[in-house]
Amino acid sequence: EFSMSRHITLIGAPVQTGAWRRGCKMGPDALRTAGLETALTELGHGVVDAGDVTPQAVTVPATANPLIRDLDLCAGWVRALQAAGDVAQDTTPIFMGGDHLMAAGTVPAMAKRADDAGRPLFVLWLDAHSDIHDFTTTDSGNLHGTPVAYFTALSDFAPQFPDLPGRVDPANICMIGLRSVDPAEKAALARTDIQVADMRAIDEHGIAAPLRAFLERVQDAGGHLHVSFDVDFLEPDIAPAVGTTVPGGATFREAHLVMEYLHDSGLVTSLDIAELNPFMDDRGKTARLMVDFVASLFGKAVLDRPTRSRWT
Ligand code: EXY
Ligand code: MN
Ligand code: MN
Ligand code: MN
Repeated sequence: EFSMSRHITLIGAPVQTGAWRRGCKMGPDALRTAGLETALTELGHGVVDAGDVTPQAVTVPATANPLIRDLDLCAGWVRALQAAGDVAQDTTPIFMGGDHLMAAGTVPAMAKRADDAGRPLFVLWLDAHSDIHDFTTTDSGNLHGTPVAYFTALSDFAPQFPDLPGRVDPANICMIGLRSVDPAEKAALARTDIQVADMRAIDEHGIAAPLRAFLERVQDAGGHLHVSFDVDFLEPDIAPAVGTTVPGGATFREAHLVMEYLHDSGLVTSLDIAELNPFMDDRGKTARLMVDFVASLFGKAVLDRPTRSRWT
């Protein structure tokens, strides 16, 4: 069948303490202003805007790393987003960030939801960065560079962060767009079977091949699929509103192809829109671009194609 209509819940995650540069707290409202809800309802989906999450007021022990700031607030966001991510099985949550620390809340919640349904959770990480530092390896102290180490339990984040309500098997993660990976992160990736398609692999083989192989695995496993879309996955020329731009990102068409493949697969069960910093935007250009990509993910296409097609 063609695109099926979904029940979508928009959840604002205005966290910015994971990032060095302030501004991501304005991300959810920039996406609202750019017309995210209307774009989705025009595609026939039922959309509810659940408003913004607020961080829990917690006090956690400091870590040995003096570079890490605002740890209580970061931990409060992680707890609050894990709670906010306890959503019904039949809804597709779109978490509107907010910096990528948000994924330390959203992904474990989605992993728990998949567990509750007896399914594995797969994660597609669209990012220039692998975000796999932990409290001891980060040399910036910016915790938006750490969520993957946390939700895979590859590193111990206790007692600062909560015990995981759900864990992601590193083998069920595919990272596409990498082009800025620190030495400690390279070592961490080498110790796991996380599937990585860095920009060189995309240059040589295209973006469709690694994505198709990953989607076949998700389909064969009957898995849920969480997409974590970091705005810096994109080429900075088309998406300037992000604090950690790296030249040489995904083009407009590469990004739309990823979204269109994901739509046609029918496999996506949840989405993060991460790292949008409207304070760095050009009159809403990046916010509107992200709305366009999300519309492609949820069925906006030039020509209709059957969904859930077996990959030929
Ligand atoms: N790896 C660098 C660090 O840990 O500070 C840069 C991290 C950027 C993280 C953004 C969310 O993708
Ligand atoms: Mn529940
Ligand atoms: Mn990221
Ligand atoms: Mn990034």
